[in-house]
Amino acid sequence: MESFDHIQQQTIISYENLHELHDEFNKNGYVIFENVIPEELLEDLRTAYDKAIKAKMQRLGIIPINADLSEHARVGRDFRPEGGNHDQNRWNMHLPSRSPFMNSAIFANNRFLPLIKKILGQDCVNIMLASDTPFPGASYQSYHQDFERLALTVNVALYDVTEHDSPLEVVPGTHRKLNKDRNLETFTKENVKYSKNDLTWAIENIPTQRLTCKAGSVIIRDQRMIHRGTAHTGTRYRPLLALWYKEFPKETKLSKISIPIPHRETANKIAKEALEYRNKGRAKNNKKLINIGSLLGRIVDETSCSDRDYRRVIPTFLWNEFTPEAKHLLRYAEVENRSSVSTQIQRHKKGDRILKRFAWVAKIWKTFV
Ligand SMILES: O=C(O)CCC(=O)C(=O)O
Ligand SMILES: [Fe+2]
Repeated sequence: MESFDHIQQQTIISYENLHELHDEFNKNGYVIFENVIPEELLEDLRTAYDKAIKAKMQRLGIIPINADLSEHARVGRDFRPEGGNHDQNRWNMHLPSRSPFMNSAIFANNRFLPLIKKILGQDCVNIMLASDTPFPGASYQSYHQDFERLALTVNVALYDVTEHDSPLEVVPGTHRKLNKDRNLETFTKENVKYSKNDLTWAIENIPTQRLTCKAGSVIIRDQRMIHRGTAHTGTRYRPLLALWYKEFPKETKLSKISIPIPHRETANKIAKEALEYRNKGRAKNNKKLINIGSLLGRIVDETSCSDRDYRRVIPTFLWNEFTPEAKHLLRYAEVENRSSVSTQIQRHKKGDRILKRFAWVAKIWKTFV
């Protein structure tokens, strides 16, 4: 297999530069790095991605619809999965645990990892390796925050993203709270929630930015920042890898229901339930069931700190090639022949009990819906 170690040799951001980038992130909620992924790796990624997304489309039996461009460009038909599994002609896909996707030179790349650690701390975790792909005819989404809590999405552009390729449109600074006088407060790590009124005010008063970029660029963005996917008026699909990072979960008020120390075995059980909900939903063409399945899946990825569950076990030979930093980021992932995380880390019994009960309720409930 080709080694991409040399990518990791590229200039690491200097100390001063890191401060500047951090300030830029704190102010705007996003930073763009250019020329991060070299052409030869991009080529491998494009080929593998194309295969994987096509296999997924075939499995789900969904193909992009012929959208009326004049109308779709004006009307937000978001989160209505027509021609896609996410919304109109827009796809989400987890990345498989294999080369070229599972590569330290991508998710633990030296160009941007120092900034991620500066924002989230040294003990941050990668909780998701996925992708967002609008096809031609994808419509505008409504402006939204992905989450109220702080976490980062790292988007990797596999192709150039022009005005026509559904670039993300962001409202800079809206990862910060808007106070009563409608001023943006300084950056904090606290939850940020925009009311409907504040969101409307923000999009009408703060100039938005469309994040066009070259292939191989990386966008780091705060999931609290208001943004939307825009209409795809071009001719080629636009895959952006979407890698999620968050702080190591601390003991907080929320830890009563969320799980500070994750348990892969229990998490796997819930991941199975989530999949069964989605399968049942698809078989019955019941969107509610599909949504419950997706929500369950999201909760389990979040609480167990990794989407690498029993369906995406990392093969030993790939794990052994990871840098120590990469292993640290993925320490809650399911790895082939590695003893369960729960035996390596002190068990948080209460959290585990709650997760187990949750799995049980999901299982019983499924027989009634
Ligand atoms: O299309 C994209 O890249 C992302 C869309 C988005 O923001 C979302 O689905 O939450
Ligand atoms: Fe989003």
